[in-house]
Amino acid sequence: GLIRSLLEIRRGGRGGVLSSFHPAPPPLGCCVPAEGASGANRLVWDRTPEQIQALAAELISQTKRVYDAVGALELDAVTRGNTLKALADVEVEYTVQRNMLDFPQHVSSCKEVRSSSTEADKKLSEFDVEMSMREDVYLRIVKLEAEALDPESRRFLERLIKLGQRNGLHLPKETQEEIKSIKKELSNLSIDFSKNLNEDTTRLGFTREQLGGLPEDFLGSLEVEGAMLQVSLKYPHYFPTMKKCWNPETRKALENAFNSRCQQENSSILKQLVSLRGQKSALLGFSTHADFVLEMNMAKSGQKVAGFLEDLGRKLRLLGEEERAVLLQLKEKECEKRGLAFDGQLHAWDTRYYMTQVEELHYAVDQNQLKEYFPMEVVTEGLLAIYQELLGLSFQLVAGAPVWHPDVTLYSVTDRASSALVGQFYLDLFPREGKYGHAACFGLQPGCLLPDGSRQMSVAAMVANFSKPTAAGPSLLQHDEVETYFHEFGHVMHQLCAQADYAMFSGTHVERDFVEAPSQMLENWVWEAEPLRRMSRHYKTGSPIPDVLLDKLIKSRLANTGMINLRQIVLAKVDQALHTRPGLEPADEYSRLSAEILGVPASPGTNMPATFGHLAGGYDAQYYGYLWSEVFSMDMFYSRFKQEGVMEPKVGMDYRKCILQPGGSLDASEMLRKFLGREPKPEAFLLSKGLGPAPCPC
Ligand SMILES: *[C@@H]1O[C@H](CO)[C@@H](O)[C@H](O)[C@H]1NC(C)=O
Ligand SMILES: *[C@@H]1O[C@H](CO)[C@@H](O)[C@H](O)[C@H]1NC(C)=O
Ligand SMILES: CC(=O)N[C@H]1CO[C@H](CO)[C@@H](O)[C@@H]1O
Ligand SMILES: [Zn+2]
Repeated sequence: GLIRSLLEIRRGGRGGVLSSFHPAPPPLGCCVPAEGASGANRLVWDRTPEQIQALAAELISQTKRVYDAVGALELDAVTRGNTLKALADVEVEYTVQRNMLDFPQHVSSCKEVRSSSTEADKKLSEFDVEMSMREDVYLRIVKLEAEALDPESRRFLERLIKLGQRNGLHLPKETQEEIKSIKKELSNLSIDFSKNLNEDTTRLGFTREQLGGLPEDFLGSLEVEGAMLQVSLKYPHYFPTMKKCWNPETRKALENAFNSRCQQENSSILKQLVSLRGQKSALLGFSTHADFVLEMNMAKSGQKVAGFLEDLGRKLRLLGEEERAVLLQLKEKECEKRGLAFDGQLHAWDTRYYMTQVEELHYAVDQNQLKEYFPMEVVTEGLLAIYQELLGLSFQLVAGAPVWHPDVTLYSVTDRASSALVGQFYLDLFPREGKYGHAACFGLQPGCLLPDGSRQMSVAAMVANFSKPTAAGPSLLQHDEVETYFHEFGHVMHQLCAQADYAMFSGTHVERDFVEAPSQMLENWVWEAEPLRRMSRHYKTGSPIPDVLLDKLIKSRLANTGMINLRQIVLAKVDQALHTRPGLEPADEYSRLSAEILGVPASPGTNMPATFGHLAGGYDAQYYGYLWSEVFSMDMFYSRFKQEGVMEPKVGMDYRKCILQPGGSLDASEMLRKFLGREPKPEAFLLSKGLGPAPCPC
């Protein structure tokens, strides 16, 4: 699953994108026409908790049998068929079966099924570690190095060898054992870290007076205990309060609690995670864990990442200072108005509040007025139409499809020109008891070749937590929710349009610091007038968004951009620092960088890194990837779509063929060169950050 940035964790859990059991991302064959998929959607969702356990055990033993057979081959008897193909075939089967067992933990409405699925996931994760450490299998793969292979098979072979080395399978047995035990411990600790955060139930009680500034419908939705309204630390409570509550004491109490979540538990888990990662990377010959991780990314080294963040931070500094000055002025005025003492400082509990004022005063966007134009059904209809047109696809609702809940819908996707089947996607958009609480895309069936050489259709699910429309009222989306919808659906399209030969290179299995680029690029459509008009309509009158409002919305994209991006730099630097310099105190490092770069100190006693889910969610040393991939998303958008037309099908098709279709079978840099017709450049990215061409300093 893929998580969106800015601490908006869209999916917790481990493994992230890499649902398959070779725990690293991949990188061949762009701009060739797609063949149609033949394989069916093999997914079933009606299993009992007992069946899930039994099937997990069966899957483990069947898969292990294939590994054992490969590992037992005479070294001289190794062939492409009995080794490389055998491993590829079992991976397809394993991935499909595993997803059916571990996905229900996020979406089933039956608690026992969810528990059984989580339990199965743990067992399968442990098994993944075991299989990734098979020296016997590794030695047989290495024997194939001289084999003449087609490009993608060559890439697969090389990737397997690389992953073997990254697990130390070329090192002495004792080192391998040490690595294996560290990996298992890391897996448990990461599960605990995320679980603690997900299960946090802290609530703070406030009076109506203390919640001044918040709208009546929000206050009315809060539970009441005694005289106190209960505010939780979940996003739907936390962010609105931090944005609109004018009582600084309330914001302070809430911010302090938010950044102290799981402090007891997670600050020690985090230190163990960082230390164990460092140990493992050292055993593997890397000087830092960041270097170990980054070897597989576009960035390649910690030094490159540090340079990128440093340079961007420098460019944004002035903009950040200007914005901070405006925020302080607003604070001074507000203090005067409310008779509060002005301390001349911007605190962690002030930033969102005054940033919201900037949006309202300087950009005059009224989010409440705006959302009346974004009823869920209209947005969905517009979004699906735009994606079909842009990518040359056609979506058909599958009536009566077997799904895991009546709210869920299934669509079939075909290529518009050839009518060939591309895949299917599920939409599961509304909150439910026990359901995953954020927005995410889950790959369920990899689009790749089956053992008989036919193509398996790709299947993915988009899961979200948007309010459900009722008879009494429609579900109106905030503009940022519309953006999230576009973003996650972008991942769904990446999953579906990718046509790799191997499961390992299917869907979003690209370099981790590129994986967000395709869906980030598609976020641009919710900032452009034409697509916006197509996905909006007043829920009562059916009238289009007035031009004035649309114009203000589009301009507001640059609101607070300095502060927002400097905050991303702080988080990325904390992540890099922890995984580069052993023994750092996470809370201190965060505090130092936040004060230095953002000009906002961390609140005393809090420990933001202990609440930083990405650090245990597969983004270790990779948080920078959000900013990094934006360089490419903006370059692709401005140099092609903005030039040739945001709804221009030719560009959309080039995009599908060059960027989405290869999956991870090519390096991202190669896909970009094909789509752009040149090397990528950072100018569009800088422009999008409010950094125009720099004036000549001389
Ligand atoms: C991981 O957790 C499982 C289940 O709680 C436990 O059986 C196993 O011993 C743990 N492994 C390590 C290495 O801590
Ligand atoms: C999902 O939405 C429900 C209903 O609006 C809300 O109570 C819940 O807190 C949301 N979950 C998260 C994790 O934000
Ligand atoms: C590994 C770890 O730090 N575990 C701790 C998590 O937090 C609980 C409750 O605070 C402690 O009991 C554990 O020791
Ligand atoms: Zn994403």
